[in-house]
Amino acid sequence: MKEIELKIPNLGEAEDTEIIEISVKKGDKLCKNDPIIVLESEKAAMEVPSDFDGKIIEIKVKEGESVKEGTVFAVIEVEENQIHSVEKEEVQIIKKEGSVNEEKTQTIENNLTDFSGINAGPAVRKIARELEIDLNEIIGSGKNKMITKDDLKNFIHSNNNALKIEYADLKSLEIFGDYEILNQTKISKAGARNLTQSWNSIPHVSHFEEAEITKIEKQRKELNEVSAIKITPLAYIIKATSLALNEFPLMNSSLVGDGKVMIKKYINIGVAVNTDQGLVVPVIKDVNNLTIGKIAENILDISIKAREKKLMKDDINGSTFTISSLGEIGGTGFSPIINPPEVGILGVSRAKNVAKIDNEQLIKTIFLPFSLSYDHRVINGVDAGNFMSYIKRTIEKGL
Ligand code: CAO
Repeated sequence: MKEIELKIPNLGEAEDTEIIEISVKKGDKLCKNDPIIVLESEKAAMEVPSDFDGKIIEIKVKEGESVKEGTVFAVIEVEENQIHSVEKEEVQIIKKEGSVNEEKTQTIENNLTDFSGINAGPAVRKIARELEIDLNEIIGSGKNKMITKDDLKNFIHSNNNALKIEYADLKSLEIFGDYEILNQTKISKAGARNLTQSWNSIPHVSHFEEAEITKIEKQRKELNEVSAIKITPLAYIIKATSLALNEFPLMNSSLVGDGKVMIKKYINIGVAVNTDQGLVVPVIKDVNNLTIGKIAENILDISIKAREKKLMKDDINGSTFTISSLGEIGGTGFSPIINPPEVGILGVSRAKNVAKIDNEQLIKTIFLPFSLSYDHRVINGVDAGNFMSYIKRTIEKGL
């Protein structure tokens, strides 16, 4: 038997990751892949499973503690013969992560504003990159117009109103009666900050439309009779949206600088998933290359992962457009808030039966209401109208 220290793996978000649950205690026997702790970063909650069959000897962390990559969180006793096979797996994982990180670094560098020609020291550049501040917008007060840390701080303060969250005054409210205080999860708090920033910095406009889905509902029923997994109307909407994004690339873009719009050549759709930790937005990649069946599989996969806290960094990053469906819950329409740095988000409401006169006959049809909120700095009303009409036509003619 051998004692092994279990360490926090590379989760990409390690600097701001908190332990929200310890699922085992000293003396517990575990099998490989059994969850040991649950971590929560600003974007997702995720389980860290055991790499071994074994027995917990010691837990080295507490709930609520912040941890980062490499922190030892438990000691486990295992049979020695397990270690070699896991070591082999680890080498493969590390290699894989290495290549993902390289890719990621490159994407981040590509997405960043160009700082060439800017007179600023490495510390100022680092902070600007971390906070996604465009140094081109700051006039330096140092020698040769060098941007100093103070210049950066002043810039942040003067732009801070966009990030400020307004809170109600507890003291003035508590006089009216009994109450209780609920603590928001980290995901909900991060969501509140992101939504505030999005709402305060992006001029939102919403556009409402509806499509007759009688044809695709018939097709969906037929598919569901032979499909191993349930296909919901959302799979069709995601498919129609990906075709529309392909046709109207401006909607698949980000505003990356003054007058600079980055059109993305890939279509990754973020899907808002409701979980007991809050709203998370995992991403379905290269949607335009997927069939309806594959999209349905992906919806199921990401919603299970989100609800079981198994989303990893790669599952939640890189969306180019987002869809938020309240279809099951109801409502005739709503204005979703854009998920920056995207320029549009589609909201899906509940389908309804509508009686229609066709050839002097009263027939039953089904209509689906959907809405688009768009960034009016990039998209104008005509673009939005054309995009929505395209989705409507695509759905109505059948997919
Ligand atoms: N109209 C009518 N019924 C609909 C529908 C619509 N637009 N969309 C889905 N449904 C039906 C489905 O067909 C399914 O019916 P059956 O159970 O009878 O087969 C039922 O509603 C449940 O669907 P689902 O929720 O399991 O699956 P989905 O693909 O529609 O959605 C997901 C998946 C992950 C998006 C959803 O579960 C979810 O989390 N939605 C909430 C998202 C949210 O919170 N958005 C708000 C963000 S802003 O705060």
